[in-house]
Amino acid sequence: MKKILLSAAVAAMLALMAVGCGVRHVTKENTESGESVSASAAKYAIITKQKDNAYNEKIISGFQSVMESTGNTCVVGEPSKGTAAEQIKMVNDFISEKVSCIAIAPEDADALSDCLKSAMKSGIDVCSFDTPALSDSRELFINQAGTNQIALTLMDAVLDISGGKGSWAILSASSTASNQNEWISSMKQTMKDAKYKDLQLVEIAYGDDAYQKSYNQTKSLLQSYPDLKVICAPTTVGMKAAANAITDTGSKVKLTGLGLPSEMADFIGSGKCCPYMYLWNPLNLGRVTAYVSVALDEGSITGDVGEEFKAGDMGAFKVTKASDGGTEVIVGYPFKFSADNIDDWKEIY
Ligand code: RAM
Repeated sequence: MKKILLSAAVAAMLALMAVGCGVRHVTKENTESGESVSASAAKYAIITKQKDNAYNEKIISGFQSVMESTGNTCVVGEPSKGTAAEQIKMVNDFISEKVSCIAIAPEDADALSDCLKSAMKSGIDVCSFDTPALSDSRELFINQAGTNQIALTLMDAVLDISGGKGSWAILSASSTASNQNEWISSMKQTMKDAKYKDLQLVEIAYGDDAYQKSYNQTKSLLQSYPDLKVICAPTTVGMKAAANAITDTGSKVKLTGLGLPSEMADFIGSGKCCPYMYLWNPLNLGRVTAYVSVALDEGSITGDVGEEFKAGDMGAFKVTKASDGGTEVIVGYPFKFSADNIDDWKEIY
């Protein structure tokens, strides 16, 4: 018995080393001889964009809860520096571990393409969540909310909060993040409508989803554009950093974007910098990603348009065509957080 426990501990340690900082939690650890896990239990991997991002932690927790309730094993990769190089190493390690499916939010879809294709060639299913892998490097993208819907929602918030005219800026995450880039390009497209003609987008700044860089970028925006009316940050890290920078400097600039209620509750409301913001449920994003991983592995879906799968008490989801030529499943929609409801949500995510 002692020997089994020891080998489980060694295996857990090896698994941790295999992904660098990576495996934060292994729900059911395999042993070298396989004693503690049933032969039919599959092992599913999830790789987020970065460690120490509360939004990603919520996605992981949704993913793990489904894996636990369905009796499966899961391994988690969280890049400590948030780089594509760390993610590539994690994918390669998970290929060696022969996991059943890799779900990933690629930091840079181009850079991750080759290793994700290798994973699929070796028989491992691949899906992406939060931000898409290239259409030929995934079987399905789990999209939190429709790309154009997010862009339109944010543009209308900027229009409303600015009073319909004036200069505004975007504080994004990294310049290689496909989700950010698609939202921004759709916002620019939306802005062509006459209704936005008096708004001037003066700069797109990149904080790389690093708190300090996002804080500094916000301060630069405030200094460079004295007439700036609104900053829109389509990233939870950017929102929190910008809210602090605006508050610390006593600026009158208003903030909106995609923020986490638990991180933004203190900045929302009358006399505060953020009148309102949006997000979707990151726990549900993780849960649907888990159901997709299992369905791909079991072969009940292959990622083709028109397929349907059940995601527990969240009901049925349908696979649709994505704008990049691949396929996706849309989990939810941008939900508005304001002074009216922020206290109800700040404890949840
Ligand atoms: C950040 C990440 C993520 C984005 C959310 C809104 O944590 O940049 O990709 O979807 O914010």
